Amino acid sequence: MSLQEKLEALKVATVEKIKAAEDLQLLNQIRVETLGKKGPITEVLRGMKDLSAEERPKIGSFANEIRDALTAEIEEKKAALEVAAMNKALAEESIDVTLPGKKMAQGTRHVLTQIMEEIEDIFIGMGYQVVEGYEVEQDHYNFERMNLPKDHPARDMQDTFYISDEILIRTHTSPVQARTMEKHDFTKGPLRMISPGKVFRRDTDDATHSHQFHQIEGLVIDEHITMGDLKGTLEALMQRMFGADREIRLRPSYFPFTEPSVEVDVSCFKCGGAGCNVCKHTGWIEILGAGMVHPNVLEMSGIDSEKYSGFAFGLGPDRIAMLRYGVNDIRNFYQNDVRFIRQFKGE
Ligand code: FA5
Repeated sequence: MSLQEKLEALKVATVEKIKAAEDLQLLNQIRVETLGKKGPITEVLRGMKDLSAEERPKIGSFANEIRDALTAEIEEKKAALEVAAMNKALAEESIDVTLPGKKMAQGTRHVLTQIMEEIEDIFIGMGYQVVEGYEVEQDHYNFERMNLPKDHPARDMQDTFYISDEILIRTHTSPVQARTMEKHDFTKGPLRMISPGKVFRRDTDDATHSHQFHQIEGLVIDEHITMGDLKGTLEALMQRMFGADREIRLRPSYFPFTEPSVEVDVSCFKCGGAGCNVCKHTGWIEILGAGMVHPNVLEMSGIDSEKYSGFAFGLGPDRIAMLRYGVNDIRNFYQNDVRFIRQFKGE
């Protein structure tokens, strides 16, 4: 068989193989075997030097022709196999767009955060600024500037965790009063602020007490502020929180930093005052402590108590949340049981 016939036979056999190849891997194998460096065509081209000068160009161009023809066959088959592979994948991996989607779990703000933000919004609407205080506070601001000197017996009601003799974790949000008062510039207008945040006490945890809870402090100072302003403000708050027909009642009380001091009750939002289990059959629910800022507290912050007066209050949003949602144990708010937390979706 002449060299030309051999090449012709190789071409025929290889085209058969290419046609029969069922996947890209096999096709590549054929390409390497036939056209690769060690393949028969390369071998023929390499052996050209042994041919006569007459034969050389003929065989050379014939071998090149065959190589080009086989390369074209392979490319064509490769394209066909690629299309087939793509069609197969499309058929196998088809997506059923009618299947129900996977739901993303969505969190909500904690119920206590919701209540506090609601109260903040009400006060912002009345022109108050929201001030942040420190959870780690000085004895000086937590007690002394609140008219509770070191030996004051009322300190016993608010024992707490001390970091040093002079540093503690605050027992109430009232120290923010002193910190805000001493900075306020009254030539720019009255002081109206609220301050929400965490407070800590050495209280034994039970259904209505937690060693860590929240308070919202309120403070207004200007000339001619009276108890009437306090009552009107708190009534507006309670009506926004618990319904337009709520009333409030002030009872005499005692706080070292206010004089006079009051406990504030709201008419029961469940029974309207007739008596039920929420108000313990009294028609009223105790909701917060308040009073007129004690002149000593004003003077210690450098405010002239002859010229200025003010009111202050401190309420417990945890207790308000309990009342509003009928939660019977304050500890539920802090145990992070999602079955409990999830019930309060907010808006
Ligand atoms: C005070 O802390 C005063 N600083 C409030 C105040 C501010 C009065 C300004 C006058 C002027 P009292 O200890 O009563 O007061 O606490 C205020 C509110 O915090 C209570 O009405 C109650 O709602 C809440 N509270 C008190 N102790 C706890 C506790 N252990 N767990 C949950 N809430 C509590």
